Amino acid sequence: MIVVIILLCVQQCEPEPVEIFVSPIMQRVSFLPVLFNAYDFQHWRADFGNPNELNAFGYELGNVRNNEPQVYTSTMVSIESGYLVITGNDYTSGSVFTNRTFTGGTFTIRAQFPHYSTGGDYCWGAIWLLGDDSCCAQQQCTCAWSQDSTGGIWAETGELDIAENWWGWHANAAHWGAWPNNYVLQGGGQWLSGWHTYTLEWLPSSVTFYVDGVQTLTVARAYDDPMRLIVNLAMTGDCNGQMLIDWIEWNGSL
Ligand SMILES: [Ca+2]
Repeated sequence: MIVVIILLCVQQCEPEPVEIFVSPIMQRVSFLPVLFNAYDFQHWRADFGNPNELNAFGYELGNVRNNEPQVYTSTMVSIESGYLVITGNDYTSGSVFTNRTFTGGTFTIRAQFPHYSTGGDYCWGAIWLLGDDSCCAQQQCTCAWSQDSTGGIWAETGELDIAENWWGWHANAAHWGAWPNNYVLQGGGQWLSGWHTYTLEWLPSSVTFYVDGVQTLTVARAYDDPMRLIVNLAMTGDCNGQMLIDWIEWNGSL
């Protein structure tokens, strides 16, 4: 009898699979936080395997800042073979900036700058963050070194240079203060050829820069104004070369 009860129980007491009805509306609502986080506030990654990934960026056009000799056009920016490619040729180049702003988080970018020994002598590639009310990024404007067309004074809302390569050098730098009372702290060294990863860890009260995971600069200062990420290939002369970005990753959940 006990055996029969146990057998009956095994057959009847196994929990039935339970189907929980979720209305189509609720399915969408429950999916929203995932979409929300992935797209906007917690994480962003661009691998540049799809031309649509350029939709996250706007273009700087023309002669934008510092009296640099190059003219930016959108035609010098492309996605090829899994890379964001910015080509410099005959004083023409490209510059893109993120449509969204950031106020912290960790950025890591795998990039290769044109080398000075292979036509890149006058190339000044940069991956950097600029305060949203500074010169110039979010407007398509021509502006002087010291101010922009909306009245923002460089660099009162900050500039964080994640990576720059020019004239045999690479650098990370943190700028602050309104011109002419502005300041900079810089790390860096010899020109970096080939692929490297460049990281900025932007915490509430400090910023730390890394190259290939090695810390190169820490500045104990709060950057609390929204900034845009800019990737551009500026010139100090006739730069002929390509700047490649393999991927960009940002994590805002610290
Ligand atoms: Ca890629």
